[in-house]
Amino acid sequence: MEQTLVILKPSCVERCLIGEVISRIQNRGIIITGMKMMQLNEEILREHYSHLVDKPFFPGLCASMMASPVVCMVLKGVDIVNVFRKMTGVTNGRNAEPGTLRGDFCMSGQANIIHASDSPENAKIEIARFFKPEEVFDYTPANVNFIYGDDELKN
Ligand code: FUP
Repeated sequence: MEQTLVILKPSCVERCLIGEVISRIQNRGIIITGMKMMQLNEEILREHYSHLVDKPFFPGLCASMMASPVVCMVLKGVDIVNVFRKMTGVTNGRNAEPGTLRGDFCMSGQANIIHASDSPENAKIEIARFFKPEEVFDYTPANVNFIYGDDELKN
């Protein structure tokens, strides 16, 4: 099964929404294979947001991502990168659809509570950036046959 990297940002941690977001993830039938709290620094943020370092909002983005610890997670599921990007919603929470995490829990383009990898290739790179191999647990929950049909599990 595919995996993706998720970060619950300071805007999620400080607003005490960690539990709400994790509940939604687990209620959907998504498997959490890695989870830890981390304090980010500018070095890792320059790597993680390398596509944005030249933007005028980058210093503010960095400050917002370092304002408190974050919760990093690895999620597993069939087509999980695509499924979880849809669950996340568009970047600016004010434009995000109701029912998405951003659309239900935030009002901002910067304080938008969550990061999710945008492609399977980037997910692999981002998981390796935030997790050591031994911090990701490749287990399968006992209820997996009630989350997916048999054919879907062959992928
Ligand atoms: P996303 O994939 O939805 O997280 O969006 P991007 O990779 O384009 O942006 C990463 C982060 O940069 C956003 F979550 C918040 C920040 N950002 C801003 O602060 N202002 C902007 O105009 C765009 C992005």
